[in-house]
Amino acid sequence: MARDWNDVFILDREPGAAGGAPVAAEPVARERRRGLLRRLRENLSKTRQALQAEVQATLFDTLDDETWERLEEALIMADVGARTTAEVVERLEREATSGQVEGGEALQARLVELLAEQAAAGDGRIDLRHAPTVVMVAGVNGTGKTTTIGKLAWHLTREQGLRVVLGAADTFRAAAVEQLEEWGRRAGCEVVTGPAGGDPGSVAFEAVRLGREEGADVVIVDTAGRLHTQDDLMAELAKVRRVISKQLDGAPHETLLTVDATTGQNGLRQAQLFSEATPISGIVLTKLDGTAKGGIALAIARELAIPVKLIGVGEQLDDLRPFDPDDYAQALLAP
Ligand SMILES: Nc1nc2c(ncn2[C@@H]2O[C@H](COP(=O)(O)OP(=O)(O)O)[C@@H](O)[C@H]2O)c(=O)[nH]1
Ligand SMILES: [Mg+2]
Repeated sequence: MARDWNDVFILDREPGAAGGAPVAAEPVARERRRGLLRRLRENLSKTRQALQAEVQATLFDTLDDETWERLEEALIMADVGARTTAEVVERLEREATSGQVEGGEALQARLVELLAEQAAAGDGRIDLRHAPTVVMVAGVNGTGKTTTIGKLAWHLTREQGLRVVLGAADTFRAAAVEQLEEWGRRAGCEVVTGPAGGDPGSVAFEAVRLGREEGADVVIVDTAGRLHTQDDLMAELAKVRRVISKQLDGAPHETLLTVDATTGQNGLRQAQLFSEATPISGIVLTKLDGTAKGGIALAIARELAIPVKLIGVGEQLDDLRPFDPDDYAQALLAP
């Protein structure tokens, strides 16, 4: 079953009860799911095309050593990651050789299943039952932090009927603050800003304070994606975290890391660095549209054991989607 926004957010009320989207009736939900899957296939079409051709040329032909090598190569080219690829292909080969799975179609379906298993890592939901829930968003410059925050804020306010406060703690770049303010206007939420070059910790602190004072449901804090050195950046992230937790015990409740899917294995290495410096609870894989390296979701889930929670599939407001491992694997490979 495809994950919808109502499956991602854990709320202490019925989903949509406060003016948000009503829970759709069964046939409507099915139709909607088909529409979403169709769109996801389009979004992933570059990766899909590359993989489909190889699957047709290998699994539907005589099975020999070359079959598995070619399949491995295709998955690695799509940035599925060497380790993940090796595991999946070995397993498929074993099942094919033992006669457990027979025929091109069955092998293809099994490959989809195996990839879906690998793409799932931990709980993909976002718990919004804190008062307020503080979400910190980190990631390298240009990976889509601010855009993701804008889209997320829009879903939370317009669809879920929640009150959201944004904190522009990327004070390193002046344009970053204006950009967040613009998203805030679209989503209809307040944006806490500080002076350019000012202390990001103060902005984060003030955003959480205001969120508490005004009884907001969610506070989302944007952060800088680049400082003079990598060490500076990691130290600053740790500091912003500390400041947030001083204002509200247990916060931030969610730390999302944006990873640009077009950067493939490089994105995986970035994610590794960030997760060593600060606890990351979920990945937002951005720019999945327009890349042939869409397999990176698998490598991240498998090799970092951090769930991919959301995916970015474009620059528009509704181009942020919940990540569903089954849908994702189907969109990549199912006929
Ligand atoms: N195609 C596409 N572009 C995206 C996506 N997410 C962000 N972008 C674009 O990537 C650029 C950098 O995004 P931004 O949010 O400013 O990144 P930040 O520096 O991490 O805050 C902008 O031009 C965004 O419109 C996505 O999912 N798909
Ligand atoms: Mg930004």
